[in-house]
Amino acid sequence: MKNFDISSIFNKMADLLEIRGENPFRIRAYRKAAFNIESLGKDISLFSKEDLMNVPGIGSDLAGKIEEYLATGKIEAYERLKTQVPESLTELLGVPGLGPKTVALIYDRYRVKDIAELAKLAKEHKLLGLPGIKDKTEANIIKGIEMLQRASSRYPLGRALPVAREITAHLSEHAPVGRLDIAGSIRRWKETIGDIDIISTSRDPGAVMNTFTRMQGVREVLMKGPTKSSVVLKEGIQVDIRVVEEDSYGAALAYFTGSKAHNIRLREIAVRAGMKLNEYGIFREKDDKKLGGRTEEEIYEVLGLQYVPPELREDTGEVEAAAEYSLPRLLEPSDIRGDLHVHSDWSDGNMKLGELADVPLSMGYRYIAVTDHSKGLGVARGLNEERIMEQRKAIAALNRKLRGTRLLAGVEINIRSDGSLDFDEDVMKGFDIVVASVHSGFKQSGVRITERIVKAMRNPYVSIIGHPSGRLIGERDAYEVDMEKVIETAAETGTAIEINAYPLRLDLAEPYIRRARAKGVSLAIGTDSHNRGQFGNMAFGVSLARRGWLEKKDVLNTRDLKPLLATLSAKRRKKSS
Ligand code: DGT
Ligand code: CA
Ligand code: CA
Ligand code: ZN
Repeated sequence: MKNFDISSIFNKMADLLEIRGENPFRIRAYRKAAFNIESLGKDISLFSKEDLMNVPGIGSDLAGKIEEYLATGKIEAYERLKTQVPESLTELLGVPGLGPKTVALIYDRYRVKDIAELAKLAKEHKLLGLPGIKDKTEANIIKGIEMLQRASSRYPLGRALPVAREITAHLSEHAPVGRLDIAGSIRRWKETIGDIDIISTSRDPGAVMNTFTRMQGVREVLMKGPTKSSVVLKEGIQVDIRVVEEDSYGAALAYFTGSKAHNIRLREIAVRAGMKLNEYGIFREKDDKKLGGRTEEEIYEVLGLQYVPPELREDTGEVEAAAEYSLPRLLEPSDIRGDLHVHSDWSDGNMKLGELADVPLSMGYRYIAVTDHSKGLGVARGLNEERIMEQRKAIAALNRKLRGTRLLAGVEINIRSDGSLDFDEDVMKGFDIVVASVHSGFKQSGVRITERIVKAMRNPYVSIIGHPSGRLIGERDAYEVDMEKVIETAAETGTAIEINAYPLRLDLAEPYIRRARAKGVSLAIGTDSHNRGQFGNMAFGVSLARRGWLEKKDVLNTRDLKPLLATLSAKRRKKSS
């Protein structure tokens, strides 16, 4: 997909304009467009100009630039900008604590072009004495560079998975592959990915290697052998491929799915039972007789273990549970009855309510909750009381026409910095469902932000706490909330906690999901969709729930409409009784 190419050009244009000190509105426009393109969930090259202009933040100017890129592979304005400011400077902006003004300053004085040169200057204390740069600034720059070098080696799953799928689609079409799977951390749905691992069978492995190393988008071939190769893509992601024999496929798939820690545990069990386990199969130690390896199921069976779904293979108790055949019966995508976090064009989404009314049917759901932002979130065009009343009427009118599906009238209400909410009780009463979220004051102390969320949970009308940690993977850390306390309060008040399925959020992280489950807290999976392409992100939420060992009963939106509504009103009744 060209989505990534275009969004990264827009982000780079914003960076370059920022270094030049240009108009902040223009800069923000490029960033917003880049963000929305990345979260489209659909191939942008299939969009008409009109479709493009329907994406929030894209007007005719940016739509024109996108069309230009799709037609010519270039954006003239970007090419021009690069002649004025070296593109490599954008790299420097990625250093935490280094802003555009300082980058411009350092560039003007020393003509530095990349991070290596910057690190050298900082270590030689050559930055000292430039306006505004003190000892501490310099030390922070060095620290920032180190942090960046650690972080940039991993990619968010939401970015790596579409790339991996594109590669397997390309191989299925253009290479003589038999079986073909994405393995490694992607198959386990880990939230960040070191590299992409692919395995396959083939009657002609050499042809697969050729197709693989000659794919469009390959920047560098690291290694090309007869049955395995590694490449680096333009985005910087490494991809490994191996072709294996048909009757070792299960063993290879298990081996390359990992995790390494899980594999080590399996091998220990094999050894204790007088067997040997490797990527070729499982063998009897004394005479090397092959006992299995064609399928993964066979391997677990020979080891006397229950089959372990990939999402659980982290050596966090799954091997012990599999030995007792007591693994949870994990949530399945087909268990989901609806989506509990959705935005329309009444706030910052781009779908009309009328379009949303079709979503339950097309997704195989019973309901979706319309949860637009509340008035406190001005940047997202949050709704005031009056608009909420209008929206409820519009939703009721649509519901009168729906058969078997339903739009729930909800809100994503802003938790203000003191823990109060945007609406009074009489307005709150009228919602079917209320998601309450923090959208500001991320830097508050752990104590304050925890109190703030706890206070919101004590409101009888708050059904769900949205994106509970506030993290954006690879971009923003979680706020310092005491999640244990949030989980306890959720249990006590009957509030659900969201698993936000938006790929850059994946919020709640799985250790907390497991804690919440242990405390009997209900989890609510929501996609936070702002456009139609994002409903498919439910798969990320379901897999994250599975990584957190959740079963159908632990998830609020596996309930049918009536039991869902009954659960939601139970919390309200608790208060009045
Ligand atoms: P990543 O790429 O860092 O997100 O994580 P993985 O799990 O995809 O790791 P990767 O790509 O290094 O290797 C893929 C799988 O291959 C890994 O999950 C388990 C297996 N593997 C790799 N190296 C070893 C090893 O030294 N011992 C064992 N038992 N398995 C290994
Ligand atoms: Ca990997
Ligand atoms: Ca690998
Ligand atoms: Zn939100």
